[in-house]
Amino acid sequence: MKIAFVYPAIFGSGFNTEKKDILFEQIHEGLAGLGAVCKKEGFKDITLIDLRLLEGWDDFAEKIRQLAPDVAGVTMMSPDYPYATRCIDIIKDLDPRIKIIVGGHHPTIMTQEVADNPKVDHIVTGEGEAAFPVILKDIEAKRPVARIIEGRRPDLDTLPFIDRELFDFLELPYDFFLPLPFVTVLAGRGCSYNCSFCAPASKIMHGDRMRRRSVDNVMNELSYLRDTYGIKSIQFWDDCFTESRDWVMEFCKAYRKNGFRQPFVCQTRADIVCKNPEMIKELKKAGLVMASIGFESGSDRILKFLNKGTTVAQNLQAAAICKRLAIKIWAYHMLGLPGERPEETKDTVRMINRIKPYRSSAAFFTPHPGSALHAYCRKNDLSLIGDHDNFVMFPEVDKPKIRGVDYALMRRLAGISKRPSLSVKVRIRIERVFAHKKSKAFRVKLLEALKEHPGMNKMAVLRIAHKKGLL
Ligand code: B12
Ligand code: SF4
Repeated sequence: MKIAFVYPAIFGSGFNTEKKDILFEQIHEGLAGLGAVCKKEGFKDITLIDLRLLEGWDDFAEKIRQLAPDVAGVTMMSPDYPYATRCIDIIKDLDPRIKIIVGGHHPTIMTQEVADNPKVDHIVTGEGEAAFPVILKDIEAKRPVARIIEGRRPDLDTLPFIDRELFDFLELPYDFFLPLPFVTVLAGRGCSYNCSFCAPASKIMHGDRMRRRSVDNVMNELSYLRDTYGIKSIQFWDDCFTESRDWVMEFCKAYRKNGFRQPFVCQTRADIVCKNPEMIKELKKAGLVMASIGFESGSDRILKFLNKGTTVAQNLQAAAICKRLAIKIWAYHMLGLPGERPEETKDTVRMINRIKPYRSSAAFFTPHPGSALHAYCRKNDLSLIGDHDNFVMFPEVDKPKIRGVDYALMRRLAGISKRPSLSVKVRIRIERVFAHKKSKAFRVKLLEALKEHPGMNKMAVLRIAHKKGLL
């Protein structure tokens, strides 16, 4: 049986984005995990069509013609929906016998909307590793398969390591100071907190409690990545990597004991940093170079409205703790919340300017399906989101989201809050010089290795080049 996964995440950047770089953005952990499970279950013919790497829709149709899959497994988050739908239309127009199976956050949360499309044969809600291979086997054996299948959450330690070679590029960090090769890793799934702009999406998908892989299991994958690809830096994509103090302490000990010196980045919360400065110290000793913190707002009233469970004072204290430990800060914050007064937005910008983060990500508040505020905005007729593209929350996306918000002001304030302080600017300039030398040397060697293996999967080339000691 031929299986083609489809990753339709071209919102914002469009097609053909890889042309800018031999390295490329980041993989989709969910698809890479499903690919690994399918291989383990004996399916051999598995490919991925990553729309980001294609020239356009004709190219997509050509890929489908060439591959002639029996099953197309399409993933989607909410902003991917229109592109995923177009992929499904093209596939069914070319060959209505190809079975379309969809999964991911949007089909899990907005199941009915997806089910209304008669071209979708099956929908998997929730986690897909247990359900997907069973569906494939049933289709192969021509057994009946339900249209909507609820995924069962697996014990994460029983899963094979994700198949990174499903993706035909090397991951590229958002931050230049992370040495190459770089990978993103998930050490667990889910989050126990209830921030109203985010939850309960993650709970619907992954359960009420965070589920961690064992430290041993994570160490085994990291050792595999180090030995096989020579990875030099890591970004942990867990919602909140530091949620369990005991797990983090065990992780830090094991990371050092296993000889890892690779710098890493992870996501945490201001209240956790304030309550556990010694845990942050251990993380720093292990290799934490940057902490991503959702500071969200400089107004306690708004933080309460967001049910964030943090205060402005904690935001400032957490930033001070990280600075004392020389941990860079990636500051996430939101502008344009329902009922937010201009003065409160300005307080957020003032707070970010006081924090002086190394990296600042301003988002326009966007009511994502699956969040409590999505329901609130609908109920109060506040949402201006007409099409799915507008679920992207970058300030660069020039579409209003919430009724009554002055987006001209928001754009101006986002610009100010994203501007680095003078001291950070100088630091970035200096660090860039040294980091660029190293990454340039790596790119040159990688290009040579790629030339030796034209057309081969780039992760496979990295594996071969690392084995030969070429990088
Ligand atoms: C890491 C992460 C990112 C990373 C990597 C994204 C990626 N492509 O994997 C980055 C930073 C790039 C990112 C970007 C965005 N993200 Co994000 N992200 C997450 C996070 C924290 C973890 C995702 C993850 O890896 N989960 C673990 C893996 C194993 O699960 P999974 O990918 O969902 O896949 C499983 C199932 O969904 C299912 N499945 C998925 N696809 C398929 C396909 C088939 C055929 C089948 C059968 C099953 C199946 O099986 C998989 C294995 O169990 C989640 C929060 C969360 N905990 O879910 C938010 C989250 C998914 N992101 C979200 C959002 C909004 C975004 C952005 C739109 C933000 C923006 N920039 O505007 C973009 C969209 C990017 C895109 N289209 O890919 C929302 C999604 C809400 C929604 N309604 O869709 C979430 C839930 C956070 C939130 N609560 O706001 N994100
Ligand atoms: S914002 Fe972070 S801490 Fe809050 S619910 Fe979402 S993932 Fe959890």
